[in-house]
Amino acid sequence: MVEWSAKEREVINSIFSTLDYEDIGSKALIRCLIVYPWTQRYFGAFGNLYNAEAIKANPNIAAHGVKVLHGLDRAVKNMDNIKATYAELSVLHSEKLHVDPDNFKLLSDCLTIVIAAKMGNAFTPEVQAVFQKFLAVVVSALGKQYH
Ligand code: HEG
Repeated sequence: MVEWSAKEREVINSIFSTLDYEDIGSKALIRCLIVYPWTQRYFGAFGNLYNAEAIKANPNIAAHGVKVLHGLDRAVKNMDNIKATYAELSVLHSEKLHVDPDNFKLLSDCLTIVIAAKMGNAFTPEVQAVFQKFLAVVVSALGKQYH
């Protein structure tokens, strides 16, 4: 069971309360698909992914990035029970979408980079430590229903 201090909760809530979902969500997924091109294989039905420019201009990808980021709201609202919160989403990614769970970590790293770029100096090592802890718990929970 993961423990969260009052300070850690405050950091996570403050990051998400000021987050521009449209901007950050789309940029994180776009970055993931460009930096780790093998992650494109799950998005064959999303239209043109021919090169970086096409990925950046693809409205389906942008929209899905926003959806994924909103998926993290559930973890923010249920910080003491992230594993159970994501049980169903984990089954979906495993059994229906067949997403390799290593990719959760890749996407979460891209999200960290996009948020760091956006927050600038406010993304201190202390803030990063809390954010990485949060994402590590999310990644673990999403991988829990794989067998
Ligand atoms: Mg996933 C669907 C969240 C990583 C590929 N993802 C979804 C949905 C959510 C979500 C909320 C919609 C579920 C529904 O319709 O009920 N995804 C989510 C999170 C994370 C993640 C929170 C990790 C931080 N997803 C992820 C990764 C890939 C992926 C790394 C592939 C590289 N997701 C994926 C695909 C779909 C979803 C292909 C279905 C898209 C569709 O067909 O509309």
